Amino acid sequence: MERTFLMIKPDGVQRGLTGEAIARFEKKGFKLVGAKLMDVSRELAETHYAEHKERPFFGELVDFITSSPVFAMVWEGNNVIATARQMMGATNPADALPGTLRGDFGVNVSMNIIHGSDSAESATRELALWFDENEIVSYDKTISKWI
Ligand code: DAT
Ligand code: MG
Repeated sequence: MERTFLMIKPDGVQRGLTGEAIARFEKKGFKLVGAKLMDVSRELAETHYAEHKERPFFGELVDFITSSPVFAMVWEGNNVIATARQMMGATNPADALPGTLRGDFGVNVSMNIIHGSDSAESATRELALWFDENEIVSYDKTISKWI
């Protein structure tokens, strides 16, 4: 079963949007298999966003992610990587459609509420970076046959 790494960023946690985001993924039919509220070290933030190292906003991005706790999650489900990205909306909330998390709640690209892995390769890399294998829970939901 496919897994993705989703993270409520500091702005989302501060604004009380963690439950709203979780509710949307739950109601969609995806399964939460790991979650933790955590402070992010500079090293972890820099490794996570390494692909953007040369971008002018990199320093600001690392400052932001380390500024206040994030809520890190592992979600499981059919096509969850791409579908979660759709449910998040475009990177810049100004371009994100209503009905998406960024479209409904975001204003600025630097504080866009949520991160989600953008591919199977990213999901594998990010899950290994953020979660130990023993922090991911394996369980059945009796409702799964209806989804
Ligand atoms: P996404 O988070 O949709 O995968 P990304 O990987 O291109 O987007 O960028 C990572 C984060 O960096 C993004 O969520 C917010 C920040 N960011 C991207 N472009 C930016 C810009 N032009 N100015 C400031 N921050 C930016
Ligand atoms: Mg990205």
